[in-house]
Amino acid sequence: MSRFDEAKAIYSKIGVDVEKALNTLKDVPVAIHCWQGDDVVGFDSRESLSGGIQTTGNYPGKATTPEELIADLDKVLALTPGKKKLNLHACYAIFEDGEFADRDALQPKHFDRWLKFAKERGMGIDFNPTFFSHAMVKDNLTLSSPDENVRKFWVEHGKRCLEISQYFAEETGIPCVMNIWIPDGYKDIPADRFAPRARFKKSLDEILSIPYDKSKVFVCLESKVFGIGVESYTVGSAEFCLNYVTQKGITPLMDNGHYHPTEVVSDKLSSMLLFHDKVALHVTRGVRWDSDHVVLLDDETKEIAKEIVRNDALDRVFIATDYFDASINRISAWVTGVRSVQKALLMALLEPSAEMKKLQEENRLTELMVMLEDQKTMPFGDIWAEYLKRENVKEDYISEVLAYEKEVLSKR
Ligand code: RNT
Ligand code: ZN
Repeated sequence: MSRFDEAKAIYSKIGVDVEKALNTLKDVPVAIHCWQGDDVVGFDSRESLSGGIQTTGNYPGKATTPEELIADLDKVLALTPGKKKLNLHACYAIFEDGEFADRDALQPKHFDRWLKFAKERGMGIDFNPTFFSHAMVKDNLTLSSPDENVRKFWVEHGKRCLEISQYFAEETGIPCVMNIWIPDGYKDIPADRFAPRARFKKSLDEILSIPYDKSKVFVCLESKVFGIGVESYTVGSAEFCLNYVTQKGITPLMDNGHYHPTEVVSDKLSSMLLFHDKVALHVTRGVRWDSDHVVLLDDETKEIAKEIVRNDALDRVFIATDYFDASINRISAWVTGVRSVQKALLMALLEPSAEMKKLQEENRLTELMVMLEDQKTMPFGDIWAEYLKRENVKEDYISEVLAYEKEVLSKR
């Protein structure tokens, strides 16, 4: 008997159908963020990263051209199993023949190379307007700016991105999740918390006033509690975003690095799912004050996955990765994070969830605790290894990553 067959028998003893779990997992899309490969720089303005987010480290080999980023992404796709989507930021527009368009004038054609890339690989595309790393970010403000020129510029950017998102959805035949996150805020205690939020609300209304197909584009709003340099106040707070998405019938996006350190998104998900048809996630790893470390198979990642699976919401939650580490090999960072999300999902799918829910309902909490603890030593690794085998992906990725570093990255 192979290790997989033995493990399968062990799971079957607790009532878990391993084959069903593997079949479900392979169709769960994970949207892979393009910005791990080049430290969130992009190809348009190439301004240094702003907006209260930061990459630290200068590990050699980062992508600096579309060709390099595409090659690196292909490596990541080859080293990760399952269904994937490409998650692009507007600053990754690719201009041909010396052409240039500013953010308020971006057009679908500036993303045609990405569209081709996604189509050739059978992937859908998610999209993000880029409200940072640009000269029109004035005093840390974009859509909430009191300067009408600035505010209008960014409203136009939002509109262009909505058009591009719809184009992606139509061209790929797969709905596009368009996420709005703005870095706006103040380092120190503001005198007026109301006016910037009122302007943000107005700006969002203006962006969403253009017609778009709600079955093709899911517009999301991502909240954040603070950023570097905007410690005291963010315009797009949790309450702002929750209220706004609820009123407008758009989709909430929760980044698990964007809350106070003892708050967890895993506990928020069930409430969100009760009131929203769809919920979007940025899966990341917060460390103390910072939100964007490489995702690992840690308790919160596992708990988020469990909540999605237990609530039978795999088709209602848009799962995307969001992290950027410039201090280690970027391909390894990318793959480690994506695989961690997928491992967490598989673990969740391998839970005897109905049985555990029943124990809770019957208030048999002593047994429930023991059962939850027993899960931790189940032979999960053998099931994961089999999944990779079936997906034609090697379990060992570090040797491939190091070979790619030697052959490709080190020559950049
Ligand atoms: C920043 C947000 C946001 C960004 C990306 C690049 O704190 O998490 O989602 O990480 O848009
Ligand atoms: Zn995020």
